[in-house]
Amino acid sequence: MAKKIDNTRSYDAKHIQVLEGLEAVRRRPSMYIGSTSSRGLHHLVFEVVDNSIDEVLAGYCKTIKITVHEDNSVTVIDDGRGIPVEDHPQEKRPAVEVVLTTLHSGGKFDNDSYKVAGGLHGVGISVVNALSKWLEVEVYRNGRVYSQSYKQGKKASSLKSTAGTNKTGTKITFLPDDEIFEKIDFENEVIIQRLRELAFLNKGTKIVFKDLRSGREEKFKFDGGLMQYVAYLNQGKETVPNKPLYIYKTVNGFEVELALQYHAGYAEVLYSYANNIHTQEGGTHEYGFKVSLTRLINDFARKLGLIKENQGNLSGEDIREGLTAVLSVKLLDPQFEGQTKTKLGNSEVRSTVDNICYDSIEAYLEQNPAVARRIIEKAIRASRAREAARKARELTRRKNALEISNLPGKLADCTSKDPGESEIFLVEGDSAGGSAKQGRDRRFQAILPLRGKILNVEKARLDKILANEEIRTLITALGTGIETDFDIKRTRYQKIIIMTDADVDGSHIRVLLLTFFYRFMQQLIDSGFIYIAQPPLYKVKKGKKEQYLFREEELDKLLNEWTRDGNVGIQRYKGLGEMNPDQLWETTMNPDTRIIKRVELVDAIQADNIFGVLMGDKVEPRRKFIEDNARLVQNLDI
Ligand code: 0RA
Repeated sequence: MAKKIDNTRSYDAKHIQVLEGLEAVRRRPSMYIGSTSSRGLHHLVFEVVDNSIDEVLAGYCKTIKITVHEDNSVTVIDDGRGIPVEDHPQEKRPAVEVVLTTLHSGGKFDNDSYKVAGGLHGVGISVVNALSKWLEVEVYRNGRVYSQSYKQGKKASSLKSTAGTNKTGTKITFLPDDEIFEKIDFENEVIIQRLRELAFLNKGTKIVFKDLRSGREEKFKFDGGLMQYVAYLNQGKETVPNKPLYIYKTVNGFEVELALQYHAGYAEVLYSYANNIHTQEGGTHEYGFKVSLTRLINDFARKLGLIKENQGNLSGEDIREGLTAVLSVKLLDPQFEGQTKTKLGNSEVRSTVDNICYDSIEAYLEQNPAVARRIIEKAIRASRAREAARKARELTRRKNALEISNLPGKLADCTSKDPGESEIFLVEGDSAGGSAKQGRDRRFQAILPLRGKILNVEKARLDKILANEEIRTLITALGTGIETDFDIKRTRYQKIIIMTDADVDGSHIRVLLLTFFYRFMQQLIDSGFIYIAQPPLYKVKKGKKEQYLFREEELDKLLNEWTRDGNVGIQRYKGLGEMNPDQLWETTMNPDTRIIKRVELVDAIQADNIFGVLMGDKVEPRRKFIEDNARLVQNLDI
């Protein structure tokens, strides 16, 4: 990697903050890590890991180990250069101490390499130190081991140098401060998700995770980088080509990595990154890639005579239907823009990425003409279907406009018109729907019975989805519109509660509905509007005493307590339809007594993989997945 020295940013306003010290961080933690909830807590780990990743980007670090200890303290070890221990020229104390006790001091020592330091992370490990009850650092450098400890960001011992070593690197252990954070409890899934992503993005880097609380251990190392990332996302799907198309190029210290592969479905998945930061709002790199792919496929299609002279071009959207692609660029001095600072702004990146992608994908397609043909034919089919869908949508819109009340007849609406207090129950089957209609509080609870299985939207194309009766009813009832017409402000309910039987069919319908929301109304999930009702499994009765049980394990426990003195009656609910309206209200619908679970996607990337595997074409990976991940599916199934 060619490097450029940047001398322009050594002295500026940042130094004013240095004087302020870490008290400011403890006073207003959210300003530095976003929040003091679980999200902010996990941010601490990512901040330290990002510093190790900077050593990877600089070309010095190969292995990173992350351990969560019994007490929720966390250790991050890397084999990079080690934080410098020499006296800092201005501050006249060890550089490691400066790095850990002053804000924004990272860049001053080493400003000639790529840095993760973007809009999200990159606040500096001093922030982690400030928000920790204690922190211990060990540096392996110059053949020695250096160590120092801190309490709430303040130095608790001076830097000691102990036994000799021949390794280099940094080890940081910290315990988040319970005076700052609402709860100190690390979630494996959240950490593992980001570590897996980092391992894909930095090929060859070994990342090891250990949770000493549960014994869980994960090791990630992907020598194929993004090629393996795309294969992971497309797991379980029929794909073209078999092995993802892969590009890795560096030009003047600028690095582009791209992998792409089509699958038999219709969803477009495109993830882009700049210096390991997920650029959710896209930016110049993503734009360059999209533009080049659209131009290339059209050029190619004309060359092969698949588009005639008098026909128009295929649109980018048509060309990307069923595409899974991951694009990662690494550059000096990335500019992050946009509302969430996740849009790459560097203008020169656009044409560089465009040129590299065009030339490399062209070369690939020339050598693989059968693949080229299949991609183009798929795009042509997409273009026709999109036209059909547009007509279908127009038809529904016109029909809606003509009808006096366009709400579906099956919907038993609530009287309230305030989405903030209104709920809609999506109920499996007409009989349960009937009980729910009778049992509900009609002031704020609406009922929509759904008959049979709704369409598997992972496989179906938009025109078919829009033609499906159940889906159309659902879309109209919610009021949001769909896809390009979608507008969350028009939702008629801010609680959308999926209520299905506690059996296999019920869980299938649940996954189908979740897939639908995920693919076409994801903002509803992001806004926390989607819920799962929890109907009871049993009613246990003895004399006048009765109790509803919601989990299998509770039954044995209760029977042990109750059978000691007399007869106990057990009623097992197989379906919602077996409950009378009062019971259904009491156990599942009454806001004062019910349990409902909010659907959260830990991360859309993982969800993509899970939905793909669960709903995709291949049976074998699905079976294997369910066997391997019984727990995860349960969570998803909640
Ligand atoms: C400042 C300068 C250099 C490295 C680091 C910080 C550094 C920080 C962390 C945090 C966790 N692991 C880390 N590894 C390195 C450059 C060192 C040099 O020029 O030798």
